[in-house]
Amino acid sequence: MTKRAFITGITGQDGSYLAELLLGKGYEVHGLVRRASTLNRGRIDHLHPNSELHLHYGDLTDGVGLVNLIREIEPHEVYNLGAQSHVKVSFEMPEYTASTDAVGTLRLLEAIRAADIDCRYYQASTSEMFGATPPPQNEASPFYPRSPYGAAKLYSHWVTVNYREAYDLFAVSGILFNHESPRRGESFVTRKITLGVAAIKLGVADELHLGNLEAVRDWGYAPEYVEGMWRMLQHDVPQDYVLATGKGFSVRQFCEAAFAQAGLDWEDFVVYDKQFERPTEVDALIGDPSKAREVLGWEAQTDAMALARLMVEADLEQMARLIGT
Ligand code: NAP
Ligand code: F7E
Repeated sequence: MTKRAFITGITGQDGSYLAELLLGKGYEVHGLVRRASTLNRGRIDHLHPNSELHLHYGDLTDGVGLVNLIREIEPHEVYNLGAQSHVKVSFEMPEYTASTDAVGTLRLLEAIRAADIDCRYYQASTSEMFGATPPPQNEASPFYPRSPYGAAKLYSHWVTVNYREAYDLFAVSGILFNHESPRRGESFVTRKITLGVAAIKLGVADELHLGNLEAVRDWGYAPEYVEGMWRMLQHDVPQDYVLATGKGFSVRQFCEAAFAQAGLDWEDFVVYDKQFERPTEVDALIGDPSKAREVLGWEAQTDAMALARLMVEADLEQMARLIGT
């Protein structure tokens, strides 16, 4: 039997890697795409044409649309990756962030319940829910979100747990620490840095403006994390897992490694810019992924320093092609 999966956020970093993974496993993949005035499918263009990939217009803020889609597709697995995922932007658009990242989850869970189908559900939870709780953080650590994004995701986390307990839905929540790749959105700090390094190295920029360099994150490699999501839905028992590398590095250290990869000294180019600070910061996130290792056999293979190298190389290559050097 061909398995059908439905992915919200298929045009995003994780959605694109997950679609690749599932198509490779023989799934029929359905993805939710938002209507925009220009096409925003750059991350999944390479998957076309593929008769097993089906895209549907919709939005997590449109409950009726979700009800109709779930009824029509009857997916065996739903991966809810769609979100306004930028922490700083969530301070500027708190209500929209809540509607998409919190109530959007509820709308999707209700659509699954209304369709009365046998379906497994994955919720994209985040280490941002730990916020001010000091590291290392694991599944038992207390939550203390520090942004409208973190608070919205915490609602989604708990409502997923509740639908599992109340309605016996096979629902799991993956508490994922930061994960990056050459497909990472350009305004997240790792990609901003590696793009900045490439631009400086190729002579199209001469400085890079950043905010807080002291924040510590546990950065892993996105393709490895989508494999973890899939494994969570294949297990016999629905439960929640942390995915992380277990290693923390500061933004400063990531900068150092990224500039060094291009033979540059970061201190010559990085300029502190207050506009990139947040009203409340999350100082340090370092995950303890023991449960995922023991139960799912999942382990991160790529740490932040390796990521800095591979992302700089990818951006150098891409930018050199763009500017024709
Ligand atoms: P991303 O690259 O920002 O992608 C977000 C996706 O959500 C895009 O496809 C976007 O569509 C879609 N989206 C945004 N608003 C929507 C709405 N109202 N309705 C439907 N879709 C909407 O994010 P990512 O890095 O792949 O992350 C995937 C998920 O994991 C997100 O939920 C994120 O919050 C969560 N997460 C990410 C990390 C991380 O480090 N990457 C860690 C923990 C959790 P457009 O392309 O049209 O904008
Ligand atoms: O910031 C600092 C910033 O925006 C990381 C999302 O995927 O991971 C991501 O959220 C750190 C913060 O990611 C700049 O203050 C300094 O301390 O790359 P980021 P994030 O906020 O950790 C979590 C797990 C998610 O769930 C989210 O969806 O870097 N920082 N200077 C900067 N950050 C940005 N963006 N830009 C700067 O110029």
